[in-house]
Amino acid sequence: MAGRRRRAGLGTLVGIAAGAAGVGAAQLVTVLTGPSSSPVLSVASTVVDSVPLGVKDWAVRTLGTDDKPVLVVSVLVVVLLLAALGGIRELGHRRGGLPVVVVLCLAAALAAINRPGAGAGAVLPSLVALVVSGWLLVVLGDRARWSGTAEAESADRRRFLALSGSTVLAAAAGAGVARVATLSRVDVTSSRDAVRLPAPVSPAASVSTGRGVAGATPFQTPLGDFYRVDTALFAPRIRAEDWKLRITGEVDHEVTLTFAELLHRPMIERWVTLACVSNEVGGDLVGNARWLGAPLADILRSAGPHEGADMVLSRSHDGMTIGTPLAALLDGRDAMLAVGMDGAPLPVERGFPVRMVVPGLYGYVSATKWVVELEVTRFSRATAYWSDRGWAEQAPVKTASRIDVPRDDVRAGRVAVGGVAWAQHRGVSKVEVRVDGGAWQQAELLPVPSVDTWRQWTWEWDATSGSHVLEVRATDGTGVTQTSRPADPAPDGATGWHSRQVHVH
Ligand SMILES: Nc1nc2c(c(=O)[nH]1)N[C@H]1C(S)=C(S)[C@@H](COP(=O)(O)O)O[C@H]1N2
Ligand SMILES: [Mo]
Repeated sequence: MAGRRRRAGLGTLVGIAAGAAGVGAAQLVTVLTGPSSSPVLSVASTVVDSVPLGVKDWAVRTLGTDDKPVLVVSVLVVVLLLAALGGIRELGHRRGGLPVVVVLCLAAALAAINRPGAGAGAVLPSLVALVVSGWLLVVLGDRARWSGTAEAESADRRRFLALSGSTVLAAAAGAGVARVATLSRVDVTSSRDAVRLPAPVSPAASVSTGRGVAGATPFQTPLGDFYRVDTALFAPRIRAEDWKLRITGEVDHEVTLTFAELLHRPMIERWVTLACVSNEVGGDLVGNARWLGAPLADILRSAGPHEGADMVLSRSHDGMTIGTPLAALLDGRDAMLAVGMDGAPLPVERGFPVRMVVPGLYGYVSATKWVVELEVTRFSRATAYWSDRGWAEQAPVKTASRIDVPRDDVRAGRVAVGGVAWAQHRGVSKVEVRVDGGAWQQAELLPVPSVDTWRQWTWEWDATSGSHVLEVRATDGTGVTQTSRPADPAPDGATGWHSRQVHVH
């Protein structure tokens, strides 16, 4: 019995040491082969791409923006648990643990080679992991099977523990070195610091900020409060000087654009409110910013899109694909290749150096971050990442409104009620509020620079004590009032009126 327990303990140690060494060595190799070839990251990204939407939604909701680090750590834990199993088998009989290592490394290699843009070199880190882990498993396994006098055994044990301990430490150091080396190899921070944004030929309308109810949502979303939604485990790091955009597909001639060339084009600056299709009624996956960019229509026209083409499939550096109706990019709205956000170069996690911004469409069909290719094609010939997963191909933003204040209980008397409403590219023409299902009351609308942003609204409420339900609804610029019918975000955006229960003392 004691023998079996000892075997489990020693085997676990052997397996984890060998596994960690393999992961560490693989990470070191990714300094050469590129960060996206990391076996751990490839497996994690493959998980992100293959889990059903419900699970993804659940992960974002329960883990928030921590969902990605949690996923990477989970993958590591599973790998080390399997490696421990390999170690236990190895102590059972020599090379008995090797099949486990082979299967793990094979899975990692498959995941890496199937990542978008992966070359044959992507299998190298997994191959190195296989050799290092396999070799250490056998060597450490041999050492762990000590026998003999009690005295010799205690010396053996000390040597064995020192060896496995230093293996784990070396693995961690290797992974650390790899991380630092990869980060400094692509110095995106200094590239971003060096960007000098040109002045727009057509500046954004100035807006009078600071109006509206105290504590209500400001017109401009502070960067720290701006929602972030993407599938990238780590934001792609592209230096502006390395960036290139290719326009391909059904065009008269392919066009390639560098960052310097892009900055030389006439720039427009516009307030545009971005919204995520996953936003629930009353949710905060919506934000407003001042974007600086080059109009997409001119750039696309310079390539000569063919008659019959109706979609632009944009590709990001990390392989995300987004399908946007060609018409929305050519119809005169302020669709742009954005380089600036609120007066500064795009933050790295917002798509530095270049992203798309298209007023009126949900982000997943328009707002490609780290964009590197625009393929002119047709909806009948190509599909995009999210439409492959059941979301609608066409997704104009649905009219929505939100009550932001009061947030807590209030005192009876005059109470300021306020929030935002949006119907990008149609505009908001009316917002109404009602109490306890009574008559709709018209709210006051604050001025906006265009139909492409959300609109702040305020309403004065004569609150009487008791518990009350406030409801809001908006009417867009075409005169259509948002529907009361509740619908989930999938497949093309949530509907229903937002309500808030308020206790009045
Ligand atoms: N490369 C890339 N671009 C992307 C995404 C992504 O996952 N990868 N997500 C899209 C979605 S679903 C939305 S809602 C917006 C969000 O932009 P933000 O993170 O700047 O708010 O980016 C869009 N662009
Ligand atoms: Mo989104």
